[in-house]
Parts: sequence; C-alpha cells; structure tokens
Amino acid sequence: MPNDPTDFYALHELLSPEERQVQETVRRFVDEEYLPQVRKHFEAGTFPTELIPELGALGCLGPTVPTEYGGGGLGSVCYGLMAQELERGDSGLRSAASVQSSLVMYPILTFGSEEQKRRWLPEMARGTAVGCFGLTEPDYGSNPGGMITRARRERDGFVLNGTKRWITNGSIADVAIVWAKLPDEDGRDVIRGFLVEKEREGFERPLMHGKWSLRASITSELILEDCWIPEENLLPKSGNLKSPLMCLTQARYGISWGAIGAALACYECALDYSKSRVMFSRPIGGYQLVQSKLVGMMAEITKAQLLSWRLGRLKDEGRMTPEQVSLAKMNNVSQALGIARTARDILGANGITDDYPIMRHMMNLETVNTYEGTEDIHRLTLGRALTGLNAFE
Ligand code: TGC
Ligand code: FAD
Repeated sequence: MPNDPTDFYALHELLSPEERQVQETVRRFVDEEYLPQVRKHFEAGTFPTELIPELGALGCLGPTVPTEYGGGGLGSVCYGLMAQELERGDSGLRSAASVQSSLVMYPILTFGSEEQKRRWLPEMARGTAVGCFGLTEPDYGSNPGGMITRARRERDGFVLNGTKRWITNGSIADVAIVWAKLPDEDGRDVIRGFLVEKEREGFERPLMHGKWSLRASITSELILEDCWIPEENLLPKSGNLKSPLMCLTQARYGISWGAIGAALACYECALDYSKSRVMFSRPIGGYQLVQSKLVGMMAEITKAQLLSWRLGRLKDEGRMTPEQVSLAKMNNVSQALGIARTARDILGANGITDDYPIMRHMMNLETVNTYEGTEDIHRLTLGRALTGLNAFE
C-alpha cells in the first residue's frame, strides 16, 4: 500500500515531533481508557467525570493557555490534533475538553482580571475545576444577540435573571460563564460575561434528558433567578456580542479537527468491514460501488485534514479569520456526517448496532452540525463575506 488510507497526503510529515507525540499520547488514552467504556456511558446518558483530571494530566485542558497559568503553552495544531483524537473516541469527550479550553479558559484568559486568571485557570488546566459556557437561550440560538438574560447593578455586585439552555457540562460545572445584557452608563444594553459559581443562591443547573445525540455528554439548563454575584465576578474586558463570538471562533477551530476524528473512526470501520464481509462471490470491498463510497470518504477526509492543518498554521501566525473558521467548521462537520451515513450503509444492518461506533458518531454529528453555529449560519457568514450583503438583518 503506497499510501496510508487515513493519511493519504502524508500530513504527518507536516507535523513537528511535538505535535506527533501529542497525537500519539491522546490516541493511546482514548484507545485504552475511554473506548472500553463509551458504550456504557452512551447507553446510560452519562459522562465519565473521573476522566476529567486525566484529561488535565494529558494536557488536553487549556493546551494553548500560557504555562504561567497552568496551561500547556502549545501551538494550535497540537490543540487540533488533541480534538481530533478525542472525537475519534466520541464527540462528547471532545466537547468536554473544548468547552473547558475554548469557551471557559479562553474567555477568562482574554477578558478576565489577573485575580480571575489565577483563581480559575490552573485548577481548570488540572481538571480539578470544571467550567461551562452559557450563551444559548430557549428562544435565542442562532441569534444570541437577542438574548433576554439580564444583569442589573445591586449591592456592590450584580443580580442576574434569565435561562440558558443546551449548556454542555452545566450540571457538573464549578463555575459558569453566563452572558447577559447589562446597561452601560448611557443606559445602552451591552452583553457582558459573568462568572457564576455553582453554589450561588438563585442558580439552578438541571440536567436535560431525552437526547438521541451526544448522549455521553452532560447537557443542562442554567436558571438564574435573582442570582446575586459580587462585582469581581464580571469579566472586566468583555463587551458586546463580539466577546462570546471570539470564544466561538476558538471552539469552532477545534471542532473542525474533531469532526475529522469522528469521520476517521467511521471510515476505518467501514474499510475494515468491506474487506471481510463476503456477499455474493467476494468481499463487498471488491465491488465498484463500495469502492466508490470508500474513495469518496477518503477524499473528503484528506481535504478536511489539509483545511484544518492550514487553519492551525494561520492561527499561530495570527492570520486566521472567523470566516476561514466558518468554512472549516461547516465543511468538515458536514462531510463527517455524510461519511458516517455512508459508513453505516456499508455495514448494512450491522451498522445500526452498538457493536460498531458508526451510528453513535452519526447521531453525535447531528449535534456537532448544529452547535457552534449551524451549517446554515456558517454558509450565510461566508455569503456575507463574499458579497458584502448581510443575510442576517
Ligand atoms: P455581527 O454583527 O456579525 O457581529 C458582532 C460583532 O462580533 C464580530 N464577530 C466575530 N468576532 C469573532 N469571531 C466571530 N466568529 C465573529 N463573528 C462576528 C463582528 O465583527 C462584530 O464586531 P464589531 O466590532 O463590529 O462589534 O453579529 P450578528 O448579530 O449579525 O450575528 C452574527 C452571527 C449570526 C454569525 C452570530 O450571531 C453567530 O455566530 N450565531 C451562531 C450562534 C452560535 O454559534 N452559538 C453557539 C453557542 S455555544 C455552543 O454551541 C457550544 S457547544 C460546545 C460543545 O459542547 O462543544
Ligand atoms: P435555531 O437558531 O432555532 O435554528 C433552527 C434552524 O433554523 C437551523 O436549521 C438554522 O440553521 C435555521 N436558521 C436560523 N436562522 C436562520 C437564518 N437567518 N437563515 C437561515 N436559516 C436559519 N449553547 C451554549 O451556549 N453552550 C453550550 O455549551 C452548548 N452546548 C450544546 C450542546 C448540545 C448537545 C446542543 C444540541 C446544543 C448546544 N448549544 C450550546 C446550543 C447550540 O449552540 C444551538 O443549538 C445552536 O446555536 C442553534 O440554535 P437553535 O438550536 O436554537 O436553532
């Protein structure tokens, strides 16, 4: 075989020794520690919380955060490869790590005070504290700028009221970053980020039930009813919708890599199966139609790998744009979902069982295609960039 079917363009040659080592280490952890238990958790609708400190020890929590705050001080391709390997296990595992790294540690690092950074970042990097990110509301998903959650100034602090929904890690988080509207000195509403610790009065975090997707992940509501927090819990440098959107750009970058992991798991499974499953006179992989499907999967994985790798290099050079991230998130997740469906087809009836990981990945990818900006939202973001005409108004 002249080419590795999972790395057709020899991408590993574009990685540094450190990047390769990070990838191998996380891959081993997923194979040895996570995959043996994922079926149990997916069936029960639970997340293996005891693995969170292990993710910390592996460096998967805040890998790009500077070492002075307990982070890994690594580059963006390392972060991407971690996301890829975690999601090869399950999107729920990658979600737990990417929320912590990109949606909680990143805003604390970027918009937080020195005290907030020292208080939370080292513990979060170790996985001894967990965070969540509350932006979406029941009536404001794709359009978070319309959020209803509000803060008002009271008793040297703020009183928060509102409901956030679909919040990953909400029920297990020690602290939530809650985005809410606060009037400025001129009475104009400005979206600000607030740190709300789990024990605050007036703060409930009920678990959401009934998901067919991302079952091995905690998803919760955050309910704030006259919840008072002190002045020092405001993220002082946050301001306007741009702040949470900047966080989303970080997370979407990681998701573009993560989706490749899920796609690889499905594709490798289908490729193996096609060589051993005999129907009519030969292994089904010997039929032209099946080969065409396998080649289509491999081609899309190869393109996705190159997109994310290039994006990572641009990110480290400080040249990555949100629109480039939209393209990679939209393309890679949508292609991964298509690959999962095709892989399921190649396995026939066996493909719908939990003896194989495909259906689990397929169901997960339905969420991944929706959260962090739906496929439509990224398409419209790109359409706006190309034409200069804003479809969101
Ligand atoms: P718009 O006028 O476009 O933007 C307002 C300001 O923000 C800037 N901006 C961005 N900055 C950084 N990164 C981005 N991706 C940015 N997008 C926009 C923009 O330049 C502007 O700046 P300024 O200086 O002019 O003020 O705002 P809009 O209201 O028109 O909304 C645009 C839209 C629809 C693209 C945005 O609202 C959007 O992205 N909607 C999708 C919502 C979303 O993705 N929610 C995700 C929730 S979190 C989640 O799903 C976590 S899942 C985690 C897991 O389990 O892994
Ligand atoms: P809607 O915005 O109601 O969209 C419904 C449909 O309408 C979609 O197809 C969409 O593309 C389409 N649509 C919307 N507007 C337009 C338009 N202008 N033009 C064309 N089509 C349009 N959020 C958080 O804040 N934190 C989290 O940790 C988090 N974790 C999540 C975990 C899970 C398991 C899930 C499922 C979601 C999570 N989310 C989280 C929420 C997620 O970000 C939202 O679901 C997502 O942004 C879409 O919002 P919505 O579900 O309200 O869909």
